[in-house]
Amino acid sequence: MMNVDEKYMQLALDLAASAKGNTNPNPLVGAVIVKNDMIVGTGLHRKAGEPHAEVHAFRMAGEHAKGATLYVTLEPCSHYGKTPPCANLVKESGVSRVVVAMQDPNPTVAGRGIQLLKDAGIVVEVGVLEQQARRLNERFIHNMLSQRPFVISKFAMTLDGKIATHTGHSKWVTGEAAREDVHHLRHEVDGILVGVGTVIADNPSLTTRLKEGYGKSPTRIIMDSSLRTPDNANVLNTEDAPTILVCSDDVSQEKIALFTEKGVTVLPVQKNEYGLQIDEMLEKLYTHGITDILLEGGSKINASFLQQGAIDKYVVYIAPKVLGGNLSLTPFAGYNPSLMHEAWNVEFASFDKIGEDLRIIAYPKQG
Ligand code: AOF
Ligand code: ZN
Repeated sequence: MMNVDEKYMQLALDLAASAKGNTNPNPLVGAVIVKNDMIVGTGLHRKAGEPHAEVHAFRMAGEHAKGATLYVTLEPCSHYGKTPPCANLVKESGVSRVVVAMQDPNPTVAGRGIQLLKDAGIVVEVGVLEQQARRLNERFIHNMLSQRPFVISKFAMTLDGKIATHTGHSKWVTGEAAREDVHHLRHEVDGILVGVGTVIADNPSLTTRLKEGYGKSPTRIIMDSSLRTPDNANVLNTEDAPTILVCSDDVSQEKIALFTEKGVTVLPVQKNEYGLQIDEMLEKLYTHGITDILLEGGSKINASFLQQGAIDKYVVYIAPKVLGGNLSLTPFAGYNPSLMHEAWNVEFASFDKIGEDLRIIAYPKQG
């Protein structure tokens, strides 16, 4: 059973989560103001550049905020950014207690907001539903701590771990509901990344197509070391979504110009023993404003991310089918380990049935 603080914090988390996909690069934040066990104000951060969650909640609460409790999923900010510090607003509102789910990992805040409130004599409690709050803002936390995009490896496989037949045929592994779920994932991220092999084999458009009609398409990122992307590839149609081609830094300027003329951004990076340098690429993509990436294969690209330690999360769909065959393709190609203890360990976070299929969410095991 949830206690009262957890109940209101859960509401704040739900409010925050409703803006998934709309706040990047900013965090998802929700706020609830409660007086005498009645909700007098609610707010959420809807979009970067728009007011913070607390501002909406205090606008709604008005005078009722006096002596009330504020529940907020992230520490109120202490800096002058696109908006003035929320900690000042909290102080002036007259609330007597503030319950915070987690400290802000943004180095310009990092505890200063909490300190400001404590110095003003407000009772502050930190850590209510902290784990949920950290999950909700896993992308933002990763960005703040590493200055890199958060990478989600997504693949769909049969019960026996195959993503395609030996010919590469894969339409479709999973059912309609799971495929619709992937479009929600695309809507939530800034970038979607595939290798040029996938572009040549399937000519995907890599856009977001949700039944509900809304949804934004992420920037398409193609890893293409020698710029082999065909002229007529759907991903080069930049009217649908922006495209970034990542190539090796030894590709000629003339060849690069053929793509930049079409409005495509070309990002040269160095190579290493696994192919293009993922670290350097991620750093550059982050400076281009890409805060999270859905990695959609193929299996060589997946392997290259795995081997360079660049996967932050797995979203795996498992179809109720057994394909068999030792030539059928598996999610990760690359190196063939000989011992079981060479495996990359993960931790399962959740499993859900999506239509006929299963969806497993896992994270690389720390330590
Ligand atoms: C938000 N929404 O509700 C809260 C945030 O660029 P700015 O000025 O909007 O500031 C963004 C920073 O403010 C963000 O990185 C985080 O540290 C802090 N809190 N941000 O976008 C909110 N409470
Ligand atoms: Zn703020």
